[in-house]
Amino acid sequence: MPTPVIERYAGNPILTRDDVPYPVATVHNAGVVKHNGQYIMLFRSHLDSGRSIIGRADSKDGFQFTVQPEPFLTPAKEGAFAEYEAFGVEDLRICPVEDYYLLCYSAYSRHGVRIGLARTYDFENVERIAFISQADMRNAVIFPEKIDGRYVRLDRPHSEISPWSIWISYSPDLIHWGDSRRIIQAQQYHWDEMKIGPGAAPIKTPQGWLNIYHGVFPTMAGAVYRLGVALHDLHDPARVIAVGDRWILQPQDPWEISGYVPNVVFSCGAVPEDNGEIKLYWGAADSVMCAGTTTVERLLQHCLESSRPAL
Ligand code: BMA
Repeated sequence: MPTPVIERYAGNPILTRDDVPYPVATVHNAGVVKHNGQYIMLFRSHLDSGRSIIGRADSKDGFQFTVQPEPFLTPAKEGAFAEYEAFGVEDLRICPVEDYYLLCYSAYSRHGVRIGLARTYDFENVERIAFISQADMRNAVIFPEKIDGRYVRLDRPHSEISPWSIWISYSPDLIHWGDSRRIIQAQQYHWDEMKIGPGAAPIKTPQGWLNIYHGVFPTMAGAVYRLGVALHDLHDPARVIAVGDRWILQPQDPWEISGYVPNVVFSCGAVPEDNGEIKLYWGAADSVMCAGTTTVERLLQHCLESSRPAL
């Protein structure tokens, strides 16, 4: 058997609802980052109401996590944010920028889903900044540094008339976004033909930005969610250098194949280590959290040796 691109951690799943000290139905789709030598995971949980909140878990090694006694982010109860978060907060990505972390999350309400942006320096205090999209948009990640003086993000607007693609947008101040362009599209009769969307915050390498994204294929038994990887130009990330033609992870373990939503691996977080290793985290079947490892080199090789056109 060839070495898999992602090596699954032998102790998967790494976090389940049984590890959470308050009542939740699921633990999944977590953003993860290394902060002061410690791994911090901000995970989504469904409540029994069917709505979602975000919890926090900490780890010394990136695999054994301990959940904090209280949730980290719940829908705002008052003020300008309450109206647009009433149905829950979901799928938070942690984007390290300068000396703080930007948190991009999906905010659900009767008005649809839009991207909420918050900031934290220490994972103790969270400051909501703005909603940075209208409805409907639910996946966004911000690059770890400004490029040509602007913040840059990958996002994925919904569309009624074309497969849902990955777009890029720019901002001078994190609040006003524009200059948007479609840069990677789903490929017909391909593993991601139904829709694609950004996953973990882009990872900087000397060859370009690695973008680990999810792609969806429709089957008679429902949609299958898998992960793939693309490489973007360092100085102009709208220029896609390569898109791996094969997925890097698909549902395989029993807890990925069956659960709240069967056949789903969905990533919102990856941690690049100093030695070139990458720890990858994914929600399995919208029920539990899993982890695996790969390397920058392996992802680059995967993209470059089997690249397909981005558009
Ligand atoms: C997507 C999002 C994700 C979820 C996935 C599979 O549309 O809702 O949060 O993991 O579907 O259910």
